[in-house]
Amino acid sequence: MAFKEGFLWGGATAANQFEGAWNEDGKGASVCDHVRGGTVSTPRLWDQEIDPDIYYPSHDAVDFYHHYKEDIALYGEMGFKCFRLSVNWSRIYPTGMEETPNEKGLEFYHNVFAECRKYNIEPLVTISHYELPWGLSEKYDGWAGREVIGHFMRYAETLFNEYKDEVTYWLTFNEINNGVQSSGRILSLGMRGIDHKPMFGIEETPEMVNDRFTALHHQFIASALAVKKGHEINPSFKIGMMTIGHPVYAYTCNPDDVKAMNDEMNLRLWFCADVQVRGHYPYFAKRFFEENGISVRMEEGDEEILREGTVDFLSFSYYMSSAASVDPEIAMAQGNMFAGVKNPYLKASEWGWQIDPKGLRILLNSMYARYEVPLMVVENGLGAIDERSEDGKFHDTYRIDYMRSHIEAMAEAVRDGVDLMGYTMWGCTDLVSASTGEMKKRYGLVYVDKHNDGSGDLHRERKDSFFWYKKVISTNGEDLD
Ligand code: BGP
Repeated sequence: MAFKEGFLWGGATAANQFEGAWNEDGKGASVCDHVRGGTVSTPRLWDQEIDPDIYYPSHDAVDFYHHYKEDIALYGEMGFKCFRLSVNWSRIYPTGMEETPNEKGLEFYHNVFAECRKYNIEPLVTISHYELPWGLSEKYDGWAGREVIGHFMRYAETLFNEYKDEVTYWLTFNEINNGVQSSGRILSLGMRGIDHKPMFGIEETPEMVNDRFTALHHQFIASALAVKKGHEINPSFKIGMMTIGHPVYAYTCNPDDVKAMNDEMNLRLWFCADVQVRGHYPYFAKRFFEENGISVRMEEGDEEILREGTVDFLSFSYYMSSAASVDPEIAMAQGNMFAGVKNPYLKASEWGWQIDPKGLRILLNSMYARYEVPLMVVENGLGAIDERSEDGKFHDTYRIDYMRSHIEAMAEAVRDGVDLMGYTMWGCTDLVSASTGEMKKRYGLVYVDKHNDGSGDLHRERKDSFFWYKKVISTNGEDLD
């Protein structure tokens, strides 16, 4: 058997894409609540002021807030061992700056965790998944302000104390490495000056780049402080980091392409993981900062904080790989957060994401070789259009094929010697797409009747992948047919 006993099979979600109830029971606005829907070709726009006549996908999402019992029962039926969810910061601290938490918000997650326990499902909690209370974004320009660290710590400590007997597994920030590029501005920095503009592809001044790397540094410090505090509150906590696992291949064996690949891997993949797993900035950071005119606002004592707050495990999302080339004529592929050159050996999803299960085995090996800490795949899946068949069912064989090939790749990596803790596929219940804001781009094993324009009665239905994944879990990944 490839996968160890107690392997954490399950699914993953994020509050702003899943919960809805954006202003219920005392919840404040989050930056995500200001982002409109889009499509693969129409970008999502930010709005400084929420316009009551515009549809914002996070406001209702698929209403996990009122469907959590039903959703978790379905996970129980599939035999989930683990359910990854994020806490909505602005549900706990509505503006991010209150002295005391919102009791109703705390109660909601107590209820969710109690429901998980009923089915022996281990919650895996992301403390911040691409969101920030709107108040903090406005007041401090998001994470560019060092003060946000203090507000985050109050929030994180509240969660650790409140749920110390209900949650063991935690992740500090979702896909923290998005911060190394301009798309990482989304939902972590303030939105001033980019009103009604696309959330991706923002042109940055050198000052904005500085702020972005300073914001990233502040998140590193916040994460390290949280890891330390969490372990003090409950020494059995397992607190991990979460990164975009996007391997890059050299397009050719031209040493210039290989150098380009190496530079991309250093910046995108190793930069943040080195800080959070090894406890210090990588050796190449100094030259990178110098050559790009970046001066991060660091303070005395920061190095020690990073050293003392290393994570217990490394988790990542894996959807695709790309290639690197110095030839500007070579076509680009669409991507999750990172784009890259098209790889002629790979097929792509309907959204242009290149499907590469072998890349997952390669990545698991290179991550494990570098860090030798337990790894976990906390997002993976296929965003696709699901059509109801004549028999009234959803026969999503394409999704099953995608997941099967990636689970096979994980099994090979485990046989190679990689220590893999678990696998939570992305969007177990259909939810809002982060990059496009669509409902049409579905990942779920469970279908939700909800559509791009906000219509739908929200009822849930099992797809074929639901039954397939149930069998995979019950055989601990042995029966993938
Ligand atoms: C990751 C995010 C998720 C999720 C996923 C799929 O980058 O952590 O929040 O949404 O990608 O992306 P999308 O929803 O854009 O298809």
